[in-house]
Amino acid sequence: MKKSFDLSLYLVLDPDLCQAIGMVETARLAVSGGVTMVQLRDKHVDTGRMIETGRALKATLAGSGVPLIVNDDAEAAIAIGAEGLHVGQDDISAEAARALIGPDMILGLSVQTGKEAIPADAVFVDYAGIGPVFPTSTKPEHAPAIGFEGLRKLVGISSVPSVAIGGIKAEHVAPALAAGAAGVAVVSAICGEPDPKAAAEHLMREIRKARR
Ligand code: TZP
Ligand code: MG
Repeated sequence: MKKSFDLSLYLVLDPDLCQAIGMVETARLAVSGGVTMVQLRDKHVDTGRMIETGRALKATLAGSGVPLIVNDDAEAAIAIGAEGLHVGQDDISAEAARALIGPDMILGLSVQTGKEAIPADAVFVDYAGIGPVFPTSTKPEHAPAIGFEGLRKLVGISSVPSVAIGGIKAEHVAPALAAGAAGVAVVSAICGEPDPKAAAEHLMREIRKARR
């Protein structure tokens, strides 16, 4: 059966920004502050290391109901027993990803342009990560920022629910949700904060306020 998920507050982990306390402890604190999805994203390690960190994350998230999504590495995602896989436009295709992970795991796709949004249909993909909304130093060489107008346009084209990503801070939650995103995905707004739990709580308060 397809795993259920809630895109409201999606934490994307970064090993460098999480350096102070590590990705696992950052995730634990952030989930206690209300994060609803966690993605393991590490561009510097091989599948073996990815699996090691992923298993530790999986153990930490056990019982929380928060799904673990693995970036780019289908083999690691499956070995970890993660709830999902997230692929970018330069990774394997959504169709190939779906063939690898089977029908039940969650599949996310990064979308930066209208052309990319159209194939992000519900046949293979469960959600889209749309952005970057703002330029961000977290992802070097990212695609041009699309702003809230671009976000609105791509959300309108996408046939799956989406999260806004790229430079999103607490003050951007309301306009991101007003543009139609189901939630926000953040790296530095949580990983780069001294208190990840408080940072997650702050973002969650803004999400609830924006939905009232
Ligand atoms: N994909 C598009 S922007 C981005 C990713 C992974 C990084 C977002 O990081 P931050 O720190 O929330 O701007
Ligand atoms: Mg990728």
